[in-house]
Amino acid sequence: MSNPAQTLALIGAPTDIGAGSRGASMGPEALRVAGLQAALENHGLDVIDRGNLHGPANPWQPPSGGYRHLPEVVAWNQAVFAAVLSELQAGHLPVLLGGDHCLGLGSIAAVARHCHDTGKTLRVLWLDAHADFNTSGLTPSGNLHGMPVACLFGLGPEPLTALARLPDGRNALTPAQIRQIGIRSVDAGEKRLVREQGLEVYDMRFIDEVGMRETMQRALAGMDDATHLHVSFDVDFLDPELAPGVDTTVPGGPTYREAQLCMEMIADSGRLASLDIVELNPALDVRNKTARLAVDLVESLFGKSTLMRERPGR
Ligand code: 6HN
Ligand code: MN
Ligand code: MN
Ligand code: MN
Repeated sequence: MSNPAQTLALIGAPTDIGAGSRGASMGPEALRVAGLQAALENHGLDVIDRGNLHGPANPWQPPSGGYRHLPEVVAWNQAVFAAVLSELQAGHLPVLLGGDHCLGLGSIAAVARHCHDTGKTLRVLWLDAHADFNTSGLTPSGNLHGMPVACLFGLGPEPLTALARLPDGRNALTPAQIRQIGIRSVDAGEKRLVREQGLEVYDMRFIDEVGMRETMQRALAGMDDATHLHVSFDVDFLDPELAPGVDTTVPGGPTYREAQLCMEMIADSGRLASLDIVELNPALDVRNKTARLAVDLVESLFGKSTLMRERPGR
């Protein structure tokens, strides 16, 4: 099964406001230069590039009250929330081009709002080396790109948890709705919170032991026609040998083939309805190769390889 004819809307969010180094602000342009739009159009998709959102500049200040750049992170996330929600309401599939991963908050909050309004069930796949589940009391850095998942669960500063709150007062996400894949760097306090909240984490140890195929079968299990599948793709999910162009590299990530299989199996599910591509940092990349790899993988996410043959074992 591939996705039905769809219009994708690319939304650039050129900021590194939540990160620990500068440069993810150049991510949207690097993905464009790597040919994202043409690559997707080659697979028969309609793609509109909405250009870039605007938000505050990065003042590059140390954390204050446990958070670095909180007001600016709020402003960027409000812009992302509005843009993603408006594309969903227009029937488009929003593709957020980050920008650092703090923007996953605004993006997923908008998706959750849309699911709430339309009676869909939200499932989130969080592809990342990190759990991004810190709070102000747990964070080693104060960087808000390490906190979006906690904020979506209502654990975080009020202006961000407010953005993620549904009209009925519930939080955007509950633990049962998210699957984290590729995780291999979780801070000590963060680890306790992940366990306490009961997040479903398929870490690299799990992938080593059971393989990517079984991992993805489990992560995608239990979806139906009413499921809206959101993928939040932090490029540091990938092994840094393949993808050096990120701020927070962690060795031992998925190989090229494992990452392809992950994307292909998501495509096969036919449920993908929104996407973030975040944390690409061209200042740390080598001749834009991480951006080109991200484009290659996103093509698979939209069904590049499913035309070649039926999936074995069906
Ligand atoms: N990301 N756990 C570390 C922190 O500072 O909280 C790293 C977070 C990385 C976040 O890559 O999106
Ligand atoms: Mn992340
Ligand atoms: Mn990460
Ligand atoms: Mn990172």
